[in-house]
Amino acid sequence: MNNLQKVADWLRSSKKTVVLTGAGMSTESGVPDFRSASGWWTKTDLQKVATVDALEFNYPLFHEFYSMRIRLLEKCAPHEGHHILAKWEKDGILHRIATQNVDGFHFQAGSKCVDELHGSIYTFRCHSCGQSASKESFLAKERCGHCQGYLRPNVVLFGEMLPEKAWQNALSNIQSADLVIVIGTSLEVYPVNQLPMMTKGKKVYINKEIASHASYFDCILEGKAKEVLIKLDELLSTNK
Ligand code: BV8
Ligand code: ZN
Repeated sequence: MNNLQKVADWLRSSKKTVVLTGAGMSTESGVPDFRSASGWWTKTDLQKVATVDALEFNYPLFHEFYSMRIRLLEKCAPHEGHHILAKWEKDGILHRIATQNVDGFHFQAGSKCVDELHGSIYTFRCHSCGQSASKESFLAKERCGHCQGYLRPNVVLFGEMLPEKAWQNALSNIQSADLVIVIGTSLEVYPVNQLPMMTKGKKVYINKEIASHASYFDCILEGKAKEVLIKLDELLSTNK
């Protein structure tokens, strides 16, 4: 039995499957990841754009970086892989998705049970008083109407805590899962990179590049997220 068939079997027999995704889940939608050769962090220093210091002391660069990401996402959409995960949720094969992605593609593809561990790029607030703001006001580089503070997307910047509810949901569901499938992430960002090791269940890694620290997985499927998910879905639908 090859690894694909093994994972399809595990998916069929698992009573509780949780998927953890990263930027590699969305590259086949035309959204660059962060650490691959074509990733954002190979072109831009994350310290200069995705930290609280960048927001507070270099707002023009911070604003330019996130405005560019927002505009790019307006031209991109979830791919068949996102839609397969949404179908698996509807069919009761998949219990929940925890994602590091701020692109909202899982929701757009129809998934309902999604924990956004690094926030969302579609909602905005004032960095100082927390008052919510519109995308238009952020893109127009307006200041907060309440306190003149800087506006920002509700993404988790480096050095910031993760949203408590999303974190607790992901942690408790992964701890009690029979099967955890990690898709398209380098697992280099803390604390999300600790999550796969916290499950009592089987651990599967689907990624284009397999880094050495991935040795603790029970099964590794080296390949592109959309392609691997299509093959798994075919196996699930054929050997019913
Ligand atoms: C915190 C939102 C604590 C914004 C993001 C030194 C050592 C260790 C840790 C630290 C350290 N210094 C600081 C830290 C902690 C830090 C951290 O981990 N830094 C790293 C860089 C070392 N973590 C934090 O700051 C976190 N907060 O720790 O708070 C705290 C405690 C008390 C009080 C206050 C605070 C917050 C982390 C969240 C930061 N925000 N995003 C935005 O999007 O701009 S993280 C950012 O990286 C993205 O969200 C992204 O999701 C995340 C992880 O990246 P990946 O998704 O894995 O993407 P990557 O490119 O790395 O990998 C993609 C993979 O997919 C590749 O392997 C590629 O081969 C593969 N791939 C590509 N295409 C495909 C594919 N695979 C399959 N199919 C394909 N088609
Ligand atoms: Zn304000």
